[in-house]
Amino acid sequence: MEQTYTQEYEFLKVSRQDRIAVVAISAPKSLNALNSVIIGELTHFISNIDEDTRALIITGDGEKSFVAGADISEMATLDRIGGCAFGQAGADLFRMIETLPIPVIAAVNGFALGGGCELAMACDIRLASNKAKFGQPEVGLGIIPGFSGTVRLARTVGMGYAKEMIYTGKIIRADEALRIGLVNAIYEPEALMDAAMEMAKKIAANAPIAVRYAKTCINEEWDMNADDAIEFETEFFGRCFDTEDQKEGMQAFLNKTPVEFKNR
Ligand code: CO8
Repeated sequence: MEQTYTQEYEFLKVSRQDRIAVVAISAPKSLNALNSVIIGELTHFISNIDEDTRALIITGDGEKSFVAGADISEMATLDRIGGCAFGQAGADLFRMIETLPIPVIAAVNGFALGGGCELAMACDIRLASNKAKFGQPEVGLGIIPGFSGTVRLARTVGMGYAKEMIYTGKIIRADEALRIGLVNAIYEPEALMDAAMEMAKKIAANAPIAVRYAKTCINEEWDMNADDAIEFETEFFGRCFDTEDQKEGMQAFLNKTPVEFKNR
């Protein structure tokens, strides 16, 4: 069942299908470049996602662009303090996405440059149209990636390729992004949103607390040594047995009945 959120945004188109929220960034005059109003609207939308939502899909409105970066016209006159503040607002938003209790899928339908590539990397999973293009062209503008691209690109594709992309500012096509592991899969443009929705629904059908714990574990364990990481996972594994959904999931399997998770 498709619903539209009552909240109106200037630069976001938001909708909801079953328990999946979809937000499309919509600033056609600048190929969906992120200005501070969009960053504020996304922050507001994401911090108000209701408990019943099981997954979020982020995409770009229109056929050409996911997000063509941070808004260069807004950044052009910033000084050091303004640059820091702008970078911080984007970094905070992207960290909020990365640590959101529900999985976030980026459906990358076109340009994902600079802040756009960084936004996609803050999401849990990236699916792309075969027309998508990725890059961190910031050094060509006299800046570095400032929405955590120097943090996440190396973690996503490895140090060597991340350095090559960031130092050269080169723009890569979707097939190259797939080859280096920057995206999980590529689709014909018209099939992208259906593929993202299908994946989101698959996630939504699973036990929500278990999915949430899995996300927490994968994120938090990334920087831990193996012993701490294993201890952390064991703790969350144990916590699953405090949930009604663990009882429901296992009983349904054993009784061969359909499973119905309650997020409890
Ligand atoms: N910011 C503002 N406007 C933009 C942006 C952008 N990032 N990207 C495109 N636009 C605008 C263009 O200026 C143009 O406007 P107009 O019609 O008024 O001239 C309109 O969108 C259409 O763009 P083009 O005519 O250039 O379209 P093309 O199809 O010829 O080219 C490109 C598309 C290749 C995407 C090209 O527009 C481009 O190179 N854009 C800039 C990409 C870029 O460099 N992105 C990185 C920006 S820096 C960044 O993201 C840093 C993030 C961290 C910030 C931390 C802050 C401190």
